[in-house]
Amino acid sequence: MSRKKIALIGAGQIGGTLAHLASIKELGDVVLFDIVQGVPAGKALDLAQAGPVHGSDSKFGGGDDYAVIEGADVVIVTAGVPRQPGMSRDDLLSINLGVISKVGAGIKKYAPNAFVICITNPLDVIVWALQKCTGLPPHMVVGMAGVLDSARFRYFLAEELDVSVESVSAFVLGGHGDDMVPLIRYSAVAGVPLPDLIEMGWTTQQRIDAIVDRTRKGGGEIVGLLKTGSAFYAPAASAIAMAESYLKDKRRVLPCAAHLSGQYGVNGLYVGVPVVIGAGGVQRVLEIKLDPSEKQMFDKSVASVRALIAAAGKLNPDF
Ligand code: TXD
Repeated sequence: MSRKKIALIGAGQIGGTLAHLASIKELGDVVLFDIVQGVPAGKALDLAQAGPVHGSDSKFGGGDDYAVIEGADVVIVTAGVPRQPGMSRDDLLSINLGVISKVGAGIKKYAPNAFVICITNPLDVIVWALQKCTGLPPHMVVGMAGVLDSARFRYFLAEELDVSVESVSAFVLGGHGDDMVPLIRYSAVAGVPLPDLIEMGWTTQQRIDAIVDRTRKGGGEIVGLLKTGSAFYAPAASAIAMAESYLKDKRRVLPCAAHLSGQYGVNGLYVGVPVVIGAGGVQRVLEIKLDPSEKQMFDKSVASVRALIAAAGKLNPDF
């Protein structure tokens, strides 16, 4: 049985970490693509030399020609630029839409059967554009944000309740922005929902509200500390969980930016919702019941995604 091929488009902070994790977990062979000459090949060589130390036989390759991704089973996209001082959101959107058109064409030509995971920001609109540029079926193109946002929520809850992160499950829905929707009712410790834990005196509503707020601003908190870039360890770990679920047909239920065709009253947009990821890609969207206040937050988040898509259409009429 031949090994799976994982192609990483963008060999920056997240791309390099993805490569390392994919190798440690022996998910397959890894290729890195980047427009910066030397970086993908250099990182590939460095990572290959780590193999003997941690006992991984993953092969590595890298370059600045899209041919390196040929025949990939999974493609993870981080290519683009992060926001620099003085740049508006539209500037970032405009530059990254341009990047994603080229990335999409590369995937279409060399890896048309891949499961594609998009990480580049602004996530919900970039994954939507990427699906269009690749021409791949929507269930084979998905965005990573919810696993990361939920992991942040789980980490903060575990700290607050002084229990293992493994015992905490949480869901964050909606777009990847400040109005994402951390769902308190569907978050639990060993199956006990958070509202019950509040009643049991383990924590208070005020403390949970503060954790929700910190989760929403989780990316910004890290940017504020790093100053030269954004989070990369947890984003990479999150995308690897999605890739692994696909490659091993685990059918994990993970919150992802998925293409909706009527679910949650949304049609033709990518929004963060719980989905089953297995060998068929996004195999199922879980349409959980939202109470009126959750629905209101979800709709607000969807409206933000819609506004960004409208901006994308103005910037680039091809979309
Ligand atoms: O939850 C989420 N989805 C995210 C998203 C969480 C954290 C960060 N998120 C976004 O991921 C972030 O806003 C960026 O848009 C991406 C990638 O973040 P990373 O930290 O890896 O950025 P880097 O280190 O700047 O890497 C980006 C690489 C860099 O090496 C560029 O040379 C390359 O992208 N790049 C390209 N590669 C291929 N093709 C083109 N056109 C291209 N342009 C730049």
